[in-house]
Amino acid sequence: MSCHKSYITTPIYYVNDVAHIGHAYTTIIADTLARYARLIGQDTFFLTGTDEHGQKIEEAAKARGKETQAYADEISKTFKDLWDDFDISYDKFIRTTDADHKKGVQKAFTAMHKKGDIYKDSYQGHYCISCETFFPELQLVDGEFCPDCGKATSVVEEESYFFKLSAYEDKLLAWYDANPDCILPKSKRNEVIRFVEGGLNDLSITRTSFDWGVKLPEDFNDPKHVMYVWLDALMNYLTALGYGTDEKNMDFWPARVHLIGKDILRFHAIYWPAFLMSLDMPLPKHIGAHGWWTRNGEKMSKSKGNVVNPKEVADAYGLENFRYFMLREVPFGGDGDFSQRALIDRINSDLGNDLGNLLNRLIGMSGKYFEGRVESDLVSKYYQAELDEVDASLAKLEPMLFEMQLHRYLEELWRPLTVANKAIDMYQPWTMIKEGKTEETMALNGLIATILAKVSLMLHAVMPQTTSTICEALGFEITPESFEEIIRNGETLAPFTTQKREPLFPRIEEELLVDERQEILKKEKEEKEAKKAAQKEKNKDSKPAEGIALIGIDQFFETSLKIGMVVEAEEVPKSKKLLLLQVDIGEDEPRQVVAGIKEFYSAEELLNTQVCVVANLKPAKLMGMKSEGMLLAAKDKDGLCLIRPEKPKTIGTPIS
Ligand code: ME8
Repeated sequence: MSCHKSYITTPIYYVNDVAHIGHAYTTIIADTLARYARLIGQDTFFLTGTDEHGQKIEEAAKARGKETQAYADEISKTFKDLWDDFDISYDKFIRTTDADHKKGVQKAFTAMHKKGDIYKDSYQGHYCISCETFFPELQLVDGEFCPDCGKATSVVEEESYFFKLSAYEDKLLAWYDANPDCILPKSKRNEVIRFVEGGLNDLSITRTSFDWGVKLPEDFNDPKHVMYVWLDALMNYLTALGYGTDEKNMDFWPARVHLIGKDILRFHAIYWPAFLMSLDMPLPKHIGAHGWWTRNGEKMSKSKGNVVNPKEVADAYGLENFRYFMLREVPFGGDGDFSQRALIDRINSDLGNDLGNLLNRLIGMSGKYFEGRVESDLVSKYYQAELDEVDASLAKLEPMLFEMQLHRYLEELWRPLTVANKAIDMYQPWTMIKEGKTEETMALNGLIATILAKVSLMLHAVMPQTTSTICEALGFEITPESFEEIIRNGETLAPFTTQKREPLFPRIEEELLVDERQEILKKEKEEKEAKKAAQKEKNKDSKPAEGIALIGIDQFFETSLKIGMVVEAEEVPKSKKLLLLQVDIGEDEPRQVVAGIKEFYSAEELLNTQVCVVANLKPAKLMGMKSEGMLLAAKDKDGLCLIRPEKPKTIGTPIS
C-alpha cells in the first residue's frame, strides 16, 4: 500500500455571507479527493475553514450592527455546521482569527522581511473592497469600477509595506515551465503565464485605514498596520499544519492540491508561489481551478435572489445524489448552470437505471435461481472478456481523478455498468437456467456482483454511504484493505447471500423547488404576454402569424384521430425514452405504438388507460420495432403529459 502524504485544501471562505452551491462544489471536490486518497492508503490531511479578516468583513459586521468577532463567529459556524451536516471529512477547520494562525502569519512576515523581500513605501491606488484587491488605474472600467466585480473602487493613499513580487517574475515563469500540470486545467495555466509575462508590480501587503486584521510582529513597532487579507489568508495553508507554532504536521507540506474557483486563481498561482519562494518553502504540486456555477445563465447573488442553497438541494434530492450530480455534470474548469431538471435526470437515469437497477437485477436473479446465493469463483471461466473490458476502464480512472477530470472519471466508471447490464441482456439468464446452464448462470451473477463491487469501490469517494450500502449487500465492507484486494489485486469476491431491499434511488418525479417553479411561471407569463403582444401587432394586417401555416378544415380531417385503450405496455430495454405499447383502437388487432414517454410514464401506470391516437400515420421503425401510430401529448418545461378523453369513451371513437 502506498504511504504518500496527501494534503488537500479548499479555499477558506469569507464570512461575509452564508454558503451557496459554489462553495459546496469546491468542498465536495476536495472531500472526494481526500476520501479517495485515504482509501488508497495515503496519509491524508484535508483542510477547510473561514477567512475572517479584512475591510469587507469589518463592513459586513457593521452593516448588521454586530461586533466584528461575534459576527465572524456566527458565520464561520454556519460553514462548519454545513460541512458537518454534509459529512465533509475535513481534518482541520481553520479560522484566520485563530491565535496560532496569526502567529504563523507574523512569523512569515518576519522571514520575508529578513530575506529582503519586504520594504516600506507609500501607496496610492484604487482599491476594490469586494475583491480585496488594488487595481492600476489603467485596468479600471470607466476610470472607477473594478474590472473583476464591477463595483466602485475607492482611492486609497496610505503608507504601506510592499512585497517584491516583481523580483519573482522569472522564477514564477520558470516554475510554470518546469511543471506543466501545476495549474489545472492546463488551459488556465496559459492565462496565468500571459498575465505574469505582462509584468508584475510589487504588492502592497499592509493597510492602515482599518484594523480588522493580523498586526505586524511587535519588533516592527508599527501598530497602525494590519496585514493585507490575501497574505493572511493564503498563509492558512501553512499555519494549519503548524507553521510558526507547533510544526507537527509540517511534513504534509507541500500540498498535493489547492482546490479553488477560477475567481481566485491569480492569488493562488502568482502571489502564493511567490510568497512560498520567499519563505524558501516547496511549492504546491497542483492548483486546481474549477469553473463557475450559474443559475439560468446568471451569476448567483443575493440581490438577484437566485442563490441556490446547497442544504435545500441536498435535503430535497439526497446529499450523495447531489454530490454525484455536481461532479458528473460539468467538466472541471468549465462553467455550469444549475438546473434541477438535469439533477433529476442524472438521479433517475445514471443512478436509478444504470446502478440501482443493476443491484436489483442481481438480487432478483440470485433470489429466483439460487435462493440468494452468489458465487464468483467461475466468473473468469465464462466471462473473461467482460472482466477484461471492465478492468481496462478501471485502469484509466486514478490518473483522471488526480488531474481533477472528475466528470470523465465518472463517465468512464459507468462503462462497467453498461458491460454488466449488456451481459444480462445478451446472455439471458432466464433462458440459460431453463437450458440447465446453472454454472454459467451463477457465474453471470458473480460477474454482476464483481462489477458492482469494483464500481462501488471506485465510486466510494463520491458517494460514501450509498456505496457502503451496496457493498454490504455484496457481503463485504469498503476499507483500504478491501480496495487493495478487489481493485489492485483483482481478488475474487467471497460467496454471499443477497436479500431483498428497498430501491437505492427511488424514481424522482419532477417536483420543483418553489422558487424555481415561481421563476418558471414568471418567465412563462412574460413570454406569453410578449407573444400575445407580437401576435396582436401581426394580426393588425390580418396576415397569418409567422411560422404557423393556416390550413382548411378538410386538411385537418385528413388526420384520423381515435380513442384508444392501452392493453399491453412494457419498457423497451436499453432505451431511456421508449415504451412499447399495444393500443386497441377498435380494429381487429391492437396497434403497436412505440412512444417516447418513458421518462414521464411507467409501463404500469399506462396499462388499461385511454389515450388519443393518430391512426393514419405511415408506420415507422423505432429501435427496430414497428410503430403504427402516435399518441397525442403536450410537453412544456414541466414535462410531458398525454392528452386523454375527459371521460372514458368507446374504444375507436373518432376525435374531431
Ligand atoms: O475568495 N461557482 O472566499 P469566497 C463555483 N476568502 N464556485 C464558487 C462560486 C460559484 N458561483 N462562488 C464561490 C475567497 N465559489 C477567499 C479565499 S483562500 C486563501 C481565500 C467558491 O468566500 C470557489 O471555490 O469568496 C471560490 O474560489 C470560492 O468559493 C470563493 O469563496
